[in-house]
Amino acid sequence: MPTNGQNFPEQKVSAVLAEPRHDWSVDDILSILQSPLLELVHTAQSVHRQWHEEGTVQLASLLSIKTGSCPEDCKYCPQSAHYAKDTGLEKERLMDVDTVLASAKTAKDAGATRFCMGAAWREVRDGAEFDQVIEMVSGVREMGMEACVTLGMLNQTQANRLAGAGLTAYNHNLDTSPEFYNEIISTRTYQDRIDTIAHVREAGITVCSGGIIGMGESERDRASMLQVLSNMDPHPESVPINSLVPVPGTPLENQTPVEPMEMVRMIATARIVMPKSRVRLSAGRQAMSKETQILCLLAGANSIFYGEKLLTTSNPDTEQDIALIREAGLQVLSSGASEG
Ligand code: SAM
Ligand code: DTB
Ligand code: SF4
Repeated sequence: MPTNGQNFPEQKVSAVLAEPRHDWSVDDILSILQSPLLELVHTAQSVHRQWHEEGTVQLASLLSIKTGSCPEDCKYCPQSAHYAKDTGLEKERLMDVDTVLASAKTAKDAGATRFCMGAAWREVRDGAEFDQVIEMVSGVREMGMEACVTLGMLNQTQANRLAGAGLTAYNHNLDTSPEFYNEIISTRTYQDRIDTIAHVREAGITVCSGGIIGMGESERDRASMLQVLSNMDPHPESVPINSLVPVPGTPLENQTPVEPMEMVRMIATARIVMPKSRVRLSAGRQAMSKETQILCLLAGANSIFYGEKLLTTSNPDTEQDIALIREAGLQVLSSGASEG
């Protein structure tokens, strides 16, 4: 397992305890990621307690508002048109506004405080469909929920329009390290992603950005992705950590599953290097034991995707999740408390 026997870099971690840093090196982060597991979890939990209200978990509900036939070639993604004949995923049109808002209401009634809407687009295009998304965002906000969208790349004018509609957060993941990126996606660059995130930040929308582990990347790649995120100033307000869901028909369908403790390490390290951010234990929970998920919560995760479906794949039942949160002795974050 990934321990290099080095001592935990206490000095660097205590610097984080005083104030978030934006100058982490890949080596700093790698030595945290590879440090002895219990020390790592202990430090992550200490950092977590310093910066966060103790014991709350944000429930974010996810809906695919436009599914499939995406022109990008992200190797992990069942929605890419490049693998459609093997994944068998049907192309769907953009959902209508009322259907989306009805789904947001159901999520709210089940206890979610953030509603995230995903579209299998390469980028936002101005026109009737974007106008509809704007209506969805204002509708979700009027219901008193946080609204998040993930629509691919966007320009500054489009980001400003989403901000005007009251959008809380925009999700745009780095997915992996700059070094490994070309193994996974060829149809857009790492810099394209950084530019989109900059437009979101400039518009005054909070940034949700993280990545995926389990795609064949090295531990250094994981540290390198966290370095890019943690060198942003400010840090992304939300950092989703996904474990690859290996979907049949995608090029990554046969990847070796992520070891449960690798997810714990990744979450703990994200928590330490981005102490104020909301770290979300994201895709892949369906394949994780209850105990692994509780360890991730102990290591600093304070948000989960909640609801029986992610975008196209399944997620644990809501009753099961509520039982898990209770068993861990945590509280569900109430609406209002999660804003900002
Ligand atoms: N098309 C937009 C984009 O790529 O920005 C938004 C939707 S895309 C599905 C959002 C994110 O979901 C991806 O960046 C990736 O991190 C995550 N994702 C997609 N498929 C996944 C899988 N099979 N396992 C884990 N995460 C996945
Ligand atoms: C994120 O980081 N993970 C979510 C959300 N942001 C959009 C998506 C996970 C998708 C998992 C595969 C699927 O269900 O299609
Ligand atoms: Fe398209 Fe997003 Fe899937 Fe890539 S991750 S194929 S951009 S939907």
